[in-house]
Amino acid sequence: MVENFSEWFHDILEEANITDSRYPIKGMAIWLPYGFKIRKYMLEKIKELLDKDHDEVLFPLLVPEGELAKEGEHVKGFEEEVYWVTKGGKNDLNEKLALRPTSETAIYPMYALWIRSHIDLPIKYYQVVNTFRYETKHTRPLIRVREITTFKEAHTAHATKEESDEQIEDFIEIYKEFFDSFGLPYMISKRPIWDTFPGADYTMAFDIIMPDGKTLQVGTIHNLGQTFAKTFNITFEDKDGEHKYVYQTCAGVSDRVVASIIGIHGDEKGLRLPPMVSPNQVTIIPILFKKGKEEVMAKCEEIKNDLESAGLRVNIDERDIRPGKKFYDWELKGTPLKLEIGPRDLENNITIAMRRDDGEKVEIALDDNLVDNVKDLLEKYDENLSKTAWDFQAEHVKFTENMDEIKGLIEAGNVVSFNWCGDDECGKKIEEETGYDILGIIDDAEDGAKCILSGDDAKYLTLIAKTY
Ligand code: PR8
Repeated sequence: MVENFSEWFHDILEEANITDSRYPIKGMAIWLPYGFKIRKYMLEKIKELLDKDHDEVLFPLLVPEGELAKEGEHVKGFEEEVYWVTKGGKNDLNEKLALRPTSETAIYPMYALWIRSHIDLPIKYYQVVNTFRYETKHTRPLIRVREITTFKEAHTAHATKEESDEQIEDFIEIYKEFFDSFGLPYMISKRPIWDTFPGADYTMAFDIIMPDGKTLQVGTIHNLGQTFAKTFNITFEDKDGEHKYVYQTCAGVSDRVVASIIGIHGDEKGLRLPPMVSPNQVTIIPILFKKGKEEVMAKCEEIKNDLESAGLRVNIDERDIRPGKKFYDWELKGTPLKLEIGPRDLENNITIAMRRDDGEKVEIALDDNLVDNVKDLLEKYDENLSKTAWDFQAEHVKFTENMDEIKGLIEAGNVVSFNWCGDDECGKKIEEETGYDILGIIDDAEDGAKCILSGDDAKYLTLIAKTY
């Protein structure tokens, strides 16, 4: 694991051509080509999962002040973070326009127009947009940005509470599959009431332990109940002819998913990308001498074609630089599998394969089984990344029944689980006394368990951590 994570993370973004943060507005950066591809494959996965029963839409960026201000709790939660557009050219606008910090107040007035009858329900829409939040906490590339460039937000409306609860479960399953496909471990918890999304009944969150022991909230799912429905008057005529308010949910992930992929799997040599998002899954490095150059190149092309026909993303590094430098570069960029071929390998009808995770070299015959052998190596690599990451998480969640131990455990890079009575005041006191954040409830407490602070009967097994 890398020593100084913050510095490593900052450097790797630049060295691996992920983002450039030198743009002259704080918290806003440029996606560079290699990073943009990782982002693209990440988005393809979430879209693939959602497209099964959600529809993609696209709403405007600007939200009229009147709409943003309608839902009291919601606007209170965001008022410190909103960027405002007040002028069109030299003219003052009649109404201030907000750059969406999230799109509830853009989308729900339209839901009120579209939803008439029970046959219009459920509505399950999502969009992938940029959102703007004037974050006051320390900004960090991909992790806490002021322009969230990759905000996937889903918004659903349902006829019954039961259906909206089911939707929450569906989102949890979708996010599990999503994070699993990148080998990312996660902890799912129900946020305490004081950390619930502004306007929501309750919030379910996915958190990841970054290598420095701090947790990153990488996805959230909110049950909005009927709060927004009542504010925006989203009603429908039910089968019994009665007019009722809809039940709503929303769910979001962001640039933080890419940050997690980089942070969780990377090592001191650079990135280790899961095949799902790696711009190249296999990189072929020809070892060229004057003699036999054409034959080696022809073989590289042939292998590339075969692998591409099998659906893999492959590149040949033909640059006129030393092979050692190429190995170093692709290690840094985290290509899962490198194939090396020189004239002698060609004579022996083999290629040397090297996995990015263990660096072990294996000979693969250049025969009909090549594609299967490569796929097999990629699969093992993928499994190993995932296993290593899940093991890291398992080793870094520590249970205690003693308030005095929380600090030491967290400062040593862990997340702490403890029993809690569930009382809000008590929860806030636990946060105050330790200086850390309660992530949320992960399970019911065992029978007879006592609250770590109040000593009362514990209701929940709960997580507390140092958070990003
Ligand atoms: C919603 N409404 O907005 P949420 N930089 C990077 N990622 C961020 C940042 C930031 N400054 N702020 C939040 N995120 C709901 C659900 C529509 C969709 C990421 O929820 O405010 C976090 O991973 O919880 C967060 O979980 C996710 O966006 C959704 O934001």
